[in-house]
Amino acid sequence: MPSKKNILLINPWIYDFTAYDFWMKPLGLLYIAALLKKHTNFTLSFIDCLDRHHPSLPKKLHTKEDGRGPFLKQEVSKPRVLANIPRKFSRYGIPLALFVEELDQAVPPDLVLLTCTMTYWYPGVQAVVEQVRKKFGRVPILLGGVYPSILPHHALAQTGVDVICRGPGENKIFSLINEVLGDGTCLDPRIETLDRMPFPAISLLRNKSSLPLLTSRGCPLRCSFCASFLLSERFEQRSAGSVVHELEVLCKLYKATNIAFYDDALLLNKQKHIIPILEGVIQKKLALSFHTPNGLHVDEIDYELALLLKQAGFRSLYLSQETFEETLIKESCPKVSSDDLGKALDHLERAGFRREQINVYLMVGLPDQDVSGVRQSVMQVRNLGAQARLAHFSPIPGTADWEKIVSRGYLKEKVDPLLHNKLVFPYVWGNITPDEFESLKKTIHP
Ligand code: B12
Ligand code: SF4
Repeated sequence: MPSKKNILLINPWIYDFTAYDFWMKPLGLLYIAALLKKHTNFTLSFIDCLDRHHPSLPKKLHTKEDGRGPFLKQEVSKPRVLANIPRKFSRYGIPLALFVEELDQAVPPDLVLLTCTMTYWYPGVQAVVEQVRKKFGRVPILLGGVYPSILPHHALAQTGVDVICRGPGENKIFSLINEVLGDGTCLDPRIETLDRMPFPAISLLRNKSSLPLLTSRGCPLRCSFCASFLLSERFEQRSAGSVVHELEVLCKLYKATNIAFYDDALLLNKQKHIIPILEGVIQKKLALSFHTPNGLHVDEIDYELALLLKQAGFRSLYLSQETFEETLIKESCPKVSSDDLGKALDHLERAGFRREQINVYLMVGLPDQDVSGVRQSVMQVRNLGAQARLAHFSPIPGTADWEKIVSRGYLKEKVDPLLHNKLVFPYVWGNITPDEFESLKKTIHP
């Protein structure tokens, strides 16, 4: 029988120029927690540095009906490498003193588990590790998520954690825990398919009205700026039945009202995947509002799908057009063509969505992009009656665009990941100047 150990899971702060709770939840850590709950008798506790609903926050934060809202923030000094960027830098999330209080109240852990999503959010991990070390000394700390998966050496060298998990954690967590705790008490169940994963440990979250949902992992395409292929080896989809069952649980057990999809490619293989999911939601009359913060594939939206999206309760739609520039489409975005958006918007409007409420992501800052191309794309979205949203380019090691940036000498291969920040390109290396960037924003929000 595995021995009783205490595991403390922590979702670190974000250190950044801006941060907003755009349906942001530590889904990877919640999956890891669910696996530990199911397969061990460890006692789990959780501190969420991004908890916007913590009862001891110095002020109540506004939350929109759809679940989004601001984080509390505290300005901090800017790291040296960002010194020339004329924007304030802040720690987003609960106050430092509140975090220390939470650590004081925690049962001393045998192991601490952390996650980190963006490569440029590693200062949040450093800050958490510093406090954990102050309080609990040499307790082993294990870090997973996108950042250590893409930059394992940086994560090990710069954050002070003891061990990292690279890539999907479900088949690694148990052997890593055995390695770290050294007592061989963990079983090692093999999770061969996403359907065999337990549902994420939502019970750990304080506020459950807005929740994340993952119905698939990876993407079969290869856009030049995207790291999806580095994070999951293959494109896998859950069965529709399992997804609908999870949604029923979220409704009944947690009274969830807003669901944000975390998939890279939600609409692909639609006859076998999203269509039966939507039919299940409609048939079971699940009263949920759905949101797609990760853009949807525009070319998959026909009238049948648009109608099901509407009937199932999709509220905020974000579509990934990325660009209308033909050369960029060819080189960077195999998923789009320049006439798909018009057709998709027609279908969505016929199905009952209002055009002006449909958001269309357009990339800005790609290595071969200049301001005029982005402006033309913005105008094209506007002419189609939808709302353009700039998706700022964040360079990610291992992608085709990263190779371009390094080979052109814009950034060095081993550059500080803080320079991967999505707001850095106009100031450090991009073809678009800060003034042009500001004028683009004004074109969108005059
Ligand atoms: C959902 C998502 C978001 C959400 C927020 C998610 C969050 N909690 O922060 C939203 C929509 C807000 C978002 C925004 C952005 N995102 Co995003 N996002 C994603 C996405 C699609 C999924 C992440 C996710 O949660 N997956 C589901 C969970 C289950 O997976 P996971 O966290 O990896 O967890 C597994 C393993 O990593 C591991 N694991 C995780 N934690 C732990 C902990 C331990 C202890 C262990 C053992 C294991 C472990 O096990 C888990 C289960 O297998 C990824 C792409 C991807 N495929 O990962 C991009 C991605 C992370 N985003 C990216 C980008 C570019 C952005 C934006 C800049 C886009 C833009 N232009 O605005 C913004 C940035 C926001 C900001 N403020 O700066 C890039 C990363 C950029 C970078 N430099 O790091 C990615 C990789 C997409 C890409 N284009 O390649 N994003
Ligand atoms: S379609 Fe989306 S998820 Fe797939 S490679 Fe392109 S950007 Fe990444």
